[in-house]
Amino acid sequence: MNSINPQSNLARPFVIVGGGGHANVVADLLLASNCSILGYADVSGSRANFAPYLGNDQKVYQFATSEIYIAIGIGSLPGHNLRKRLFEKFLSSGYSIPPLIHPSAYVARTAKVADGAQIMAGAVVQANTEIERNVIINTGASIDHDCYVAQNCHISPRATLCGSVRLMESTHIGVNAAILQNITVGSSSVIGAGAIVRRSVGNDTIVYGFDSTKTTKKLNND
Ligand code: JB3
Repeated sequence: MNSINPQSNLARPFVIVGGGGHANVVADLLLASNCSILGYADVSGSRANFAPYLGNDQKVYQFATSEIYIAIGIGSLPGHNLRKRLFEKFLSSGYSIPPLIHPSAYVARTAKVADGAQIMAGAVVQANTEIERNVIINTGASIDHDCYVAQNCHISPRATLCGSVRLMESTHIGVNAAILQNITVGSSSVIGAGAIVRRSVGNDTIVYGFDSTKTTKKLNND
């Protein structure tokens, strides 16, 4: 498939922050793009086998900001802001966290993908769509034309945004959910797995069920 793969022109090796499930998927994306991986940082070193374990996050600072790129290998699930915290921590320390696009993803020429965003295998990002910083468009998700996905959102595998959908910051779209045209979903809201959203949703709201009529206010997001 045709796509822009920004990481294919990157000369520095990557350090991955995190060593769990999402880190393994990010590592595979990098290796499929012929990028090299120096190692990964995690609070425990037992789980990943894609590269050497470097130690905890402090060990990343042994590398100069001009020497490496960072990939955040922590996923984002409702109620957890670890991914956001680590993205902001390493960015504010001066490290580059480039956008990553799997070679099998399709990203339209007129789409924009910001730093730290990750477009996983088989995902589609259509014309004029804007993906902001640190977003995950997970495996096989489909983001159609003229959408706006604000920073720190996670679109789970196989979810679909139809045209001109707007997702505000830190929204979580569950696996296989569908958001119909022109809908806005407010910040820190959660759309449950398989939900079909036909009307706009406010901030801090959980939506679930087939017709998106079932909503509840979310508990504290930390
Ligand atoms: O839904 C899909 C397709 N993927 C999920 C993804 C979006 O989120 C996946 O199934 C998981 O639910 C989740 O992936 P993630 O974040 O990789 O979760 P997990 O497999 O539990 O790994 C989290 C890793 O973060 C563990 O190895 C922890 O030790 C590590 N960790 C915790 N705190 C940390 C820190 N690592 C670093 N570097 N720094 C920390 O402060």
